[in-house]
Amino acid sequence: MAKRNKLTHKQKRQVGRNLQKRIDAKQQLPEDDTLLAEREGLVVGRFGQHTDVEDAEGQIYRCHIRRTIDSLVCGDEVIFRPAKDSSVKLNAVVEAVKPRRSLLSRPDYYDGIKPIAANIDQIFIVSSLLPALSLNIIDRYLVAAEDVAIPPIILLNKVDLASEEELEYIEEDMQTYRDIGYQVYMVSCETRQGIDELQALLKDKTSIFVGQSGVGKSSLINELLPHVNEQVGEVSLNSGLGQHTTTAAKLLHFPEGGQLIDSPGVREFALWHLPDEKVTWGFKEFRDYIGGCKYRDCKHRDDPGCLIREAVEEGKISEDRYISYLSILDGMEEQRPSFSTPKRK
Ligand SMILES: Nc1nc2c(ncn2[C@@H]2O[C@H](COP(=O)(O)OP(=O)(O)O)[C@@H](O)[C@H]2O)c(=O)[nH]1
Ligand SMILES: [Mg+2]
Ligand SMILES: [Zn+2]
Repeated sequence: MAKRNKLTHKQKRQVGRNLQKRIDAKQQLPEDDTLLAEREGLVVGRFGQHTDVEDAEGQIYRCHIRRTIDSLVCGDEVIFRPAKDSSVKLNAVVEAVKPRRSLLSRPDYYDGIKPIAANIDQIFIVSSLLPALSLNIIDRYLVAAEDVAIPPIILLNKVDLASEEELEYIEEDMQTYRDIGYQVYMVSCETRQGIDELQALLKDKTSIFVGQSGVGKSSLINELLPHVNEQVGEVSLNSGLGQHTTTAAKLLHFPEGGQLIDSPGVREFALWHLPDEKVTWGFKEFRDYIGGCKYRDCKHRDDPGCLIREAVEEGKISEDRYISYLSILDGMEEQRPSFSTPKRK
């Protein structure tokens, strides 16, 4: 390999300074004396170099972002300075980001892992009885939510389509989740069943709706935020994996208080790249047994002395959940974005 001439420290510093000057000039931040004192705000939208920040009065300012800020996403709480001249809405500046309580990220073709939304209190896993209720998909979302340590709530939409008998079976399945400690709610955008209850859950919290296309996320948003007017029945064009997906999210306020962060990227937040151990951890009821198996590298399959499998056999862990767990592990290879596991031709 040819040896490259290394830059001296002095040269490196000079290169750094020149780069910084160019960035400063390009960024064209407003002069300090054109800005008011610092105040607190909430990021409600992000567009390339700019961001929309809302102050305590609900006033929105389009802001520049100080270069020292590493990443800024919807839901971030910030310190910003509005322009003295209130007619110049574009010339506010975000100075700092407060520590985040939670963060959602997704893999990005160019940037590796990319943050998409911050400070989310709860993730609604939206599923529906039609086309088909998939417990495995619910489990995948549960693992993803557990991984980012944001409480998930299971929301079954379109209950109007189920017969009495079908509802009984569904209730049985859902009891498994309630037994583990998850909340489950049944709703219908068609009959408005459960919508008031849902509204109460959303109050004063920052939430997101995740789930597959067609389960009724847009319908729910329309039901809860009448002024938003989402397209219903639109099939997402995003593959869910990377480069074509716009991740620009927006923060919407519920009339009763509380907010929803929404974007295609947020809705498709899912299991991307978790190592097997994190999938195991994501099955909340398995945690008591982790570390207790006979072999340290236990795969929790037919390994001798596996406490998790024993718990399944003893009925302490639901067999459905265990089968779902194995199927998630089996499927992880296919789930991973192609850039992290190059496909062989
Ligand atoms: N029967 C019934 N259909 C619903 C309900 N909610 C949504 N839909 C329908 O399901 C389809 C997909 O809804 P949409 O909101 O676009 O789903 P999204 O892809 O998750 O945003 C549309 O045809 C909706 O009219 C519901 O509660 N009951
Ligand atoms: Mg939709
Ligand atoms: Zn084991």
